Amino acid sequence: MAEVSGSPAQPNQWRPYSVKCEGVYNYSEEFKVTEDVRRDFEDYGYIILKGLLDKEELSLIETTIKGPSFTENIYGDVEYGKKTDKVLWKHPGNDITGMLARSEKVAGVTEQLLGGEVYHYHTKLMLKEGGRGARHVWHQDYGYWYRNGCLFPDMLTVFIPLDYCRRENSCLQLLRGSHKCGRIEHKPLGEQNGCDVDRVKEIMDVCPHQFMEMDPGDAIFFHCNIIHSSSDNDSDKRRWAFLTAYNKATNNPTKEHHHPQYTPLEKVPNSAIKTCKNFTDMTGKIFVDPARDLTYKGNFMNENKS
Ligand SMILES: O=C(O)CCC(=O)C(=O)O
Ligand SMILES: [Fe+2]
Repeated sequence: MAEVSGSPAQPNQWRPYSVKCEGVYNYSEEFKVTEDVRRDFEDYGYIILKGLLDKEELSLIETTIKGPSFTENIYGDVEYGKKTDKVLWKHPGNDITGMLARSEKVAGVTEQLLGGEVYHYHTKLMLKEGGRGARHVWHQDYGYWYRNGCLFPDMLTVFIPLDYCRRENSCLQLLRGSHKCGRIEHKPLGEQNGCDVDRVKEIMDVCPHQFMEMDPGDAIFFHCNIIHSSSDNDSDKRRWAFLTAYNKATNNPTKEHHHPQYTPLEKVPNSAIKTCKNFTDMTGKIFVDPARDLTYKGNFMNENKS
């Protein structure tokens, strides 16, 4: 069984955000996706909901993903001389991580941002241990998902840091508004596929490069065409994050591939995250190990790790 190391960073180890960005909202149970919120998502390509998860929810999630059901599904991707531990699954399931992905504050908000019913395209834990986690070159998630037969860029990712994310421990970086450029050509860049480098340089002149520093439990909902990256985690602090991707129900992929076709998502109230007592039964999630699972041989997984 794979080992997970590290522990959550403590608040007093971290300076406050250095960057003020647009599209940031404080989350409370009264939060509504208003016209302003939707406009921010359309203009900037993302919104941040600060404090989407409280300490109790974070702690329940941390306990769950440190359990054997998750740790035995860790696979390590070696990229650029570093190794990021990942856990990837297809369907939300009925444990607390499933409740999170099916909750109104995650799936429901996503539906309002994308303007219609969505389904779970996958969830991924990105466990970037201190000194070990690998960078992500500039890319668009739709740069990969396009190749999976998703005809429209009607998709987004919700990235929820489980640790303090600062520049030094590999916070997400993005080019604000770059989703409006449409899909950029992706080419192999070492072990990953990334956006055409010259094109990214040009886009950087017009779309501000932002370091999305966030605290544990904040969430960024970002459009699948936003150009984003993260650095190696050269710090001594771990950077764990929970990433759930959604696809619109009307955008059923034309190819069967390593992420699911349209599968109705049963939403649950936010309270289900705390009341969920299932920490062990992962029935229905279907964990994926791209390195070991021979059924993935010959598909797009090697070029497309997202
Ligand atoms: O975890 C990160 O730093 C970025 C991950 C990402 O963008 C992806 O997996 O597509
Ligand atoms: Fe990505």
